[in-house]
Amino acid sequence: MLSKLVRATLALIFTSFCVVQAQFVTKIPAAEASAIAGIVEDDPANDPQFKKSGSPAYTLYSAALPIPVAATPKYKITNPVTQKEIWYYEFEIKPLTQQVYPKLKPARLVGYDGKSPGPTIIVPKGTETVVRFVNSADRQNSVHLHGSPSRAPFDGWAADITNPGEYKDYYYPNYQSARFLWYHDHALHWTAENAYFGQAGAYLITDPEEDRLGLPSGYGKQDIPLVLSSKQYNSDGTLFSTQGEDKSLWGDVIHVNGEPWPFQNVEPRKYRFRFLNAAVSRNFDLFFVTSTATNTRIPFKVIASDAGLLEAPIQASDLKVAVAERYEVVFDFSQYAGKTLYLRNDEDAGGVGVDEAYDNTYQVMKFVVSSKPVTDTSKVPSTLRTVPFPPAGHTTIDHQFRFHRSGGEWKINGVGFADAANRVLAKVPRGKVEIWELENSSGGWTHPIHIHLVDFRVIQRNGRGVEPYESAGLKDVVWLGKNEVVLVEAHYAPWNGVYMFHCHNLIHEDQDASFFPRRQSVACADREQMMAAFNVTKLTDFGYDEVTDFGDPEDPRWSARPYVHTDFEKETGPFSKQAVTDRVQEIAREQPYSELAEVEAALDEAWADGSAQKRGPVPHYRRLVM
Ligand SMILES: *[C@@H]1O[C@H](CO)[C@@H](O)[C@H](O)[C@H]1NC(C)=O
Ligand SMILES: CC(=O)N[C@H]1CO[C@H](CO)[C@@H](O)[C@@H]1O
Repeated sequence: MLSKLVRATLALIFTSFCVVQAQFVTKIPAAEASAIAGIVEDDPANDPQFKKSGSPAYTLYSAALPIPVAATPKYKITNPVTQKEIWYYEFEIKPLTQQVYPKLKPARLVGYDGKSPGPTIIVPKGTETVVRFVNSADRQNSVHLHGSPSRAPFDGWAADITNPGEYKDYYYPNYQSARFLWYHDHALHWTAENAYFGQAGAYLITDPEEDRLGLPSGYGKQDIPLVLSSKQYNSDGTLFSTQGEDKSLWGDVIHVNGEPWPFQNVEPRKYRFRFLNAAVSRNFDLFFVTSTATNTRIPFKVIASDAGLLEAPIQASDLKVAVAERYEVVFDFSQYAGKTLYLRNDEDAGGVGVDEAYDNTYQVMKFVVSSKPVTDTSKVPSTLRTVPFPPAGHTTIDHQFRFHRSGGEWKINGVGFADAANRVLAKVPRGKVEIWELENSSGGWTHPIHIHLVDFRVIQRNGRGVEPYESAGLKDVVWLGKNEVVLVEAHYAPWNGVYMFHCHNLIHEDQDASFFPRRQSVACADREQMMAAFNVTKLTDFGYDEVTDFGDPEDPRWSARPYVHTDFEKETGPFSKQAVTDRVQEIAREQPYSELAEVEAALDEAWADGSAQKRGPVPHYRRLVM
């Protein structure tokens, strides 16, 4: 008779066997297969070394961790269709200076509302927002709210540009689960430079259901955003530019919330830390140690990822956070009263990463734990929520995308974003569940891959497998390490429209010969970026006609408009309260999001028999506009 232990072990082996052997059938379009077969990769061995760092020396842990200010809505405007409030914010994109090195020149940044990171928007689930971004800077911008299923014209499409002297109103739904989103620049050619110079901010959706769990709470108190970045400074203290860099800018100065290597005074209790990697290239593998035992990694609980809470907390002693990923952890300092702890970075992430390590890039921040005992009533329940994973049973790989470097250019299946005629690499019928295979064949590079609009499940990865904290929730970025192949599954809903997917190493995303003088010999036709698009296409027999089609990200009805700066300052013209109210209500009447319930019901019905195409019209009718 088999002992319990042996049986449990056999069960475990059998389960992992099934997982590894899970059979997927690849049924990709023929054109996609031949594009992949035609890829000729550059040999990474022939690529020149990364630029060496050389920032001036910095005294670590000399400044306290700043908390990005929480934004307050300027107006609360009634949605004329739903009668609910729309919270309206106004952020001016403008320069600021930051005295990073006390005895050198200040660094010039450009930030949302003149702050870096920008103000944190905190909004309850179900409350729509409109954020007006006013470009008073010297470069084009386009704002992406990363993690939001925004309609295409409000998603920060790279070619939907706001020029200096223009503003654009972005309308956001906020109906999804409580989560840590972030807004950042996505303008063609300028994303890396703009994000690196400060255009990034946190955006939190809250939910009473999550609040009821009793997790450590209070923005900036026991619920703390930790926005990581990595930069390089010139010898005079100014920020080294990403321009001219076509591979990666790893940076040798690690920042948290905009401050190099800060410290934070904490109490001996639990804290919720929300990590966001907002670096342009550097990935992190974070762990905590005490100052007296720096080789012992202290376990913590991972409670949430890109799309909010996991099903249950996952205990971990390190956390891989690729560029643009968000993870939230609860760390308990109660055992460490009177001690000093460090947050550190395993630079090669146990062999997954290829990031250049410099003198202090293994250090991130310091926590000084008070010796005064406190009462901590917060808790981490053993189950957190039911995660809406895509329905099980899907085994077809619908698309394969290879992220590669060919002819000195970053591409996906041989195409880059500048190739407007070919950049739509996938047409996904609205409401379909698809599995995409993402492959990093450019050995020597790692790519954090972001798919707009959807939350996906990471279902398989060769080699190291899927990290437990990756599979316990839904994601919108996945770290594709060198030589890794990952399968991600998503429900391409609820909206139709053209959206981007790309590598979030912002240098790989931005790379374009026209902006890099030393590569100007490259022909215009070869200007490419590791960014492409997919089109969630309309269902011909959908049967629910929405008021307005929001599928075109460059729809001129919603594009940027010119303004006069004195109007902005004096709240006149388009900035008067009446004009703002009129404009917000004008967009709301077109119902970008208020038809969600009807759209989802129509989609469910259309897909109920497994094939939307087979169905005739379903009885849903256009809602009347008031
Ligand atoms: C996307 O699909 C729609 C049909 O849903 C089509 O009308 C539109 O032209 C497509 N756009 C692109 C850029 O492929
Ligand atoms: C160039 C390179 O290293 N390609 C690798 C990409 O990943 C696949 C799957 O692991 C490998 O087979 C390739 O060798």
